[in-house]
Amino acid sequence: MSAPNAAITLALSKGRIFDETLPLLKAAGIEVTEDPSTSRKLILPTTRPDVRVVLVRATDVPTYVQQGGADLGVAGLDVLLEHGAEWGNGSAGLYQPLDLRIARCRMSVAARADFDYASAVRQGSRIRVATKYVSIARDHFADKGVHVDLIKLYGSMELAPLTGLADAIVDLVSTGSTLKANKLVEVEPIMPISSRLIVNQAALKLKREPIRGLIQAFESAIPQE
Ligand code: PRT
Ligand code: MG
Repeated sequence: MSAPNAAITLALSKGRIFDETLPLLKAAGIEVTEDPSTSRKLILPTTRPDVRVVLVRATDVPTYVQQGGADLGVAGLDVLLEHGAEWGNGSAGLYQPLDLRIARCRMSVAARADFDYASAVRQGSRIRVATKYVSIARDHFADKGVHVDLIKLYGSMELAPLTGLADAIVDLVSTGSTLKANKLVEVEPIMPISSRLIVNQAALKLKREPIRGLIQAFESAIPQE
């Protein structure tokens, strides 16, 4: 990286995480001086000369922070849990000091209205479940003692029950309108999801003062309910 060592790099993903992190940064006195929706830049300067933002895919944020490509990042709990499970070393080197309480939603099981999930569970049937969140789904059904065949998808999970690919899906639900539009119903909540601040542990040692300052600023800006 060409930036001087003392500079701090924050990894964000475009979309809701970027949008909902901006007010937290602003409360910390930091404003991003370029708009990612009109700019094609992936490195965005801020009003603080020693702080810059890098834009990466949501699922790449933990990798950037863990490997030191960024000092800090903001990632959904869904992304963190899947990342930790995918890599043998889990979340080694990643410090998670704060629940930022932004980009909130829930992980749930959903199915077609005409699929009787409860009775399939009671009867001990094997249920075919399509999801992008294989690790969260596996743990959930194992805890409940439900037999499932997991089908890994990378998007448009709602389509799976409609085409007969699966009986149910595990996906994030926020307003519920995506499920409704596809005539699916939420049959079981799995866990509440929000975004977390993550910090590279080595960076925290090397740049202790500025990073501590940022964590404290974020902490006082967290939305309260
Ligand atoms: O979209 P892209 O492929 O670029 O990447 P991404 O989906 O990983 O990023 P993004 O920005 O969509 O999501 C980033 C993070 O936001 C996720 O990791 C979650 O922690 C959080 N988040 C909060 C959500 C939602 N709410 C959400 N509603 N992520 C996705 N959704 C999707 C959901 O998967 C479903 O398709 O929105 C749809 C449901 O929304 P409702 O309002 O119709 O219920
Ligand atoms: Mg998305």
